[in-house]
Amino acid sequence: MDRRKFLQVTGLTLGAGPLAHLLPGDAVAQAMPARGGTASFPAGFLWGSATASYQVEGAVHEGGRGPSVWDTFSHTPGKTFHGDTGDVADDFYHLYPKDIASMKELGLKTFRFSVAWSRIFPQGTGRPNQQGVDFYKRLTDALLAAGIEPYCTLFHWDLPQALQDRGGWENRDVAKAFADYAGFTAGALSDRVKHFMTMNEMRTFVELGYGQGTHAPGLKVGAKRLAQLNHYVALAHGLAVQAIRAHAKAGTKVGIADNVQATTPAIETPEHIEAARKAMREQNASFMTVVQEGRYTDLYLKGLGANAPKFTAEEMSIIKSPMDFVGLNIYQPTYVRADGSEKGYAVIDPPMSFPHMYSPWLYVGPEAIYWAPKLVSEIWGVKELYITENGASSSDRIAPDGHVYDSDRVMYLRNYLGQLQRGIAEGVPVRGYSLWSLLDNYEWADGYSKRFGIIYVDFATQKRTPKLSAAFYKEVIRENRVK
Ligand code: GBH
Repeated sequence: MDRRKFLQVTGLTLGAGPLAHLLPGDAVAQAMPARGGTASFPAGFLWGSATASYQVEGAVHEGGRGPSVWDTFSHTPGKTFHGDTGDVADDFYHLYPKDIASMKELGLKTFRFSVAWSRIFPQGTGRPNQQGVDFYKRLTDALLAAGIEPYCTLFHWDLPQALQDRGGWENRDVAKAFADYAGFTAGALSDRVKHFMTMNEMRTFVELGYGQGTHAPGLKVGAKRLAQLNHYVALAHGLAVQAIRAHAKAGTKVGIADNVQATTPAIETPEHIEAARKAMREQNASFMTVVQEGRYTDLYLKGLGANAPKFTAEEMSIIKSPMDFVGLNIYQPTYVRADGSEKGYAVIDPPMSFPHMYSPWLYVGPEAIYWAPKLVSEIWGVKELYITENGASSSDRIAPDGHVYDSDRVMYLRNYLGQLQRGIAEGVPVRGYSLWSLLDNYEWADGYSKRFGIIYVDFATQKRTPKLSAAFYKEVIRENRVK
């Protein structure tokens, strides 16, 4: 079946539906109440997709790249599923022109990528590697030529191994090294890139990398050291915000991509909503809350007791350096209920029967993408938000006709986008949405066993096959509404 026929059969060439002529246009459509996501998104809404360097690039020994903690970790026996590594991944380092053509075909307005620190500074610090800078210049030039706005994350977990050898994030000097790298890189790319994110998901690389040891560098340092390095990570973010402002072109916007626990009221009543609001601050005390407020909450410090981090007033004021926007990675909900405890809320552990996607942690709670941006904007007065990641893993298979019918991913996206639209219609200032991910890619410790792409990748041949979800997303973008 050719592509055209496929789209006909799947009904994806249908226009706006039989009642389209009755709709008086976007302005009125936006004012319509959200009913299952039928109302449209604001004009100019920034539809995009996201990836990260180590998950897609491959070419780990090319262009003067130095090793990162993920090279070391993934090559250590027993650490990743099947011993999978990012050595080749999607070979995006070489195939990016082809992938940008797919992005254009989908109608993407933005593309979020990350820079591999060890391509720019192979040893983490010192002299920059021009070949690394040139790769990201070529990539961003190609995106701009395709009419796609690049959004750049400066750290998506691939710390140069040379810095891990000096203690990694436990070494306060690494925070300074990060700021130097961030300032240099933003300076080199800010004629092409207008939006930089310092870090992706502090919580994940801190807690999994140094707490549970399931991500690189694979350590279990204990509560006291964990709280201290968490503090240095927050400090590194703040120093990087300042360094980017010092080195990038005027008008460059700086933010973060954070996976706040998406606290969601169990029932939408005032008492449970209030519980979710309190939980947003407390559950994210050492990440989004400290970055926004420049202080640790009393309950956070009390909970840690003797394990609380040491910090100075000067560090706290650096940590809260103002950002221009906040990016949220929203996957699973954290359901919260009102409770008479000191905290004023309780987190509900998902029952065994709670539905999840192919990844066991990926519980399906579409309201999370309504509540998290709403609470973040209300609590901290954030005026520009992006969903920097949202997406789902599916047990994708190529069907006998050569296509991938990922109806579960479409279901997931349709429901989350409906809830996102609901928030935007109420005035939550979300400007854009990046779907994780464009391509199936290296899913960290899960290796290649969990696919998140809307484009299927055969990792043996690098052949790309757009899935049903790609056709869905293309329609969403084309019509600016959930389909
Ligand atoms: C994001 O993390 C990442 O930014 C991205 O790189 C990743 O590919 C994508 O999502 C999909 O996972 O196995 O029970 O220990 C999402 C947040 C935090 C979700 C860690 C998985 C591990 C749960 N991730 N979590 S467990």
